Amino acid sequence: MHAVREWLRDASSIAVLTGAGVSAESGVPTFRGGTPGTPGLWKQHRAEELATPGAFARDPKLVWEWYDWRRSLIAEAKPNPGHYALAAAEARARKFTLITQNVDGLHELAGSRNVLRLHGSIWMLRCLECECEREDRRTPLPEIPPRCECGGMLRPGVVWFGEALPAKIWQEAEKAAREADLFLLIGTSAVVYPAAGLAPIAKSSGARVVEINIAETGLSDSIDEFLQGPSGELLPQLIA
Ligand code: BJW
Ligand code: ZN
Repeated sequence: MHAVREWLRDASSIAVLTGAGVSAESGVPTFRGGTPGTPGLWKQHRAEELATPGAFARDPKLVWEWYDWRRSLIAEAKPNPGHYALAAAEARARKFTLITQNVDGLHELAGSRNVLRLHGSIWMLRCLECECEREDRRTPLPEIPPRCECGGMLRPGVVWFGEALPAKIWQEAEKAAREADLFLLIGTSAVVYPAAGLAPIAKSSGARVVEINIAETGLSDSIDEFLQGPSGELLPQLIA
């Protein structure tokens, strides 16, 4: 903990990758294990079964019901001390890039500015016909599945399994990982690619890599420091 505080202070370029674990203490369920009370299951479905183009094509109502439920939880959620600590770290840093897999928008609400959203936003809706995009924060949605004025069906503006990440955002994330001298990996199971490849990229480009998680992940053995505990408690201690 002491060494990591010094690395944070001395770093000239910091990149951070966050996952669902940073929002767990805000009451947003994670996708995979780890958090008591948030089993990552919804009506016995796993994210891998619902967050796919195939699932949406087969049963858009089921997939939209899952998103509508999650939107209602996220609408009530507030940033936790971990989100605020990251915003404070950015305000103090020379160069700071916050790469997030989360679609909840809580980092932005906490005041983070340089945020790269790899997997989109749960508040954006995109038309399958005319491809227009709009923000819609209503919960619950008045109609499921929601429709565009053109008559087409709207889908969540997120990245599903088998879909490419937004190219420009991915390029910026990869560049930030390559250029970082300190890389923080926070609250992610690090199993979903290409996001999970960022810490290894940073490491092989010479960065120190620090992981914060309540449980070890597949990357924990190949990094510089593993801090075990909830990010909402550890981040404020690191960044105070
Ligand atoms: C705490 C805590 C606390 C709890 N404090 N910690 C084999 C090898 C490589 C890749 C593949 C492969 N087979 C298939 C693939 C590709 C696939 C993939 O990676 N699959 C793996 C599962 C194997 N990837 C893709 O398909 C990606 N696209 C792609 O590869 O495109 C290629 C392509 C190119 C060109 C054209 C076309 C295609 C896309 C991946 C999209 C992922 N989407 C989702 C849904 C987003 C929308 C939504 O939210 O609904 O993203 S899935 C879900 O997983 C979501 C998350 O962002 C993502 C990662 O989850 P995350 O954040 O790590 O959460 P959890 O729940 O897994 O972990 C929480 C962690 O927090 C745990 O470790 C806890 O211990 C911890 N924790 N409380 C600190 N308080
Ligand atoms: Zn349309």
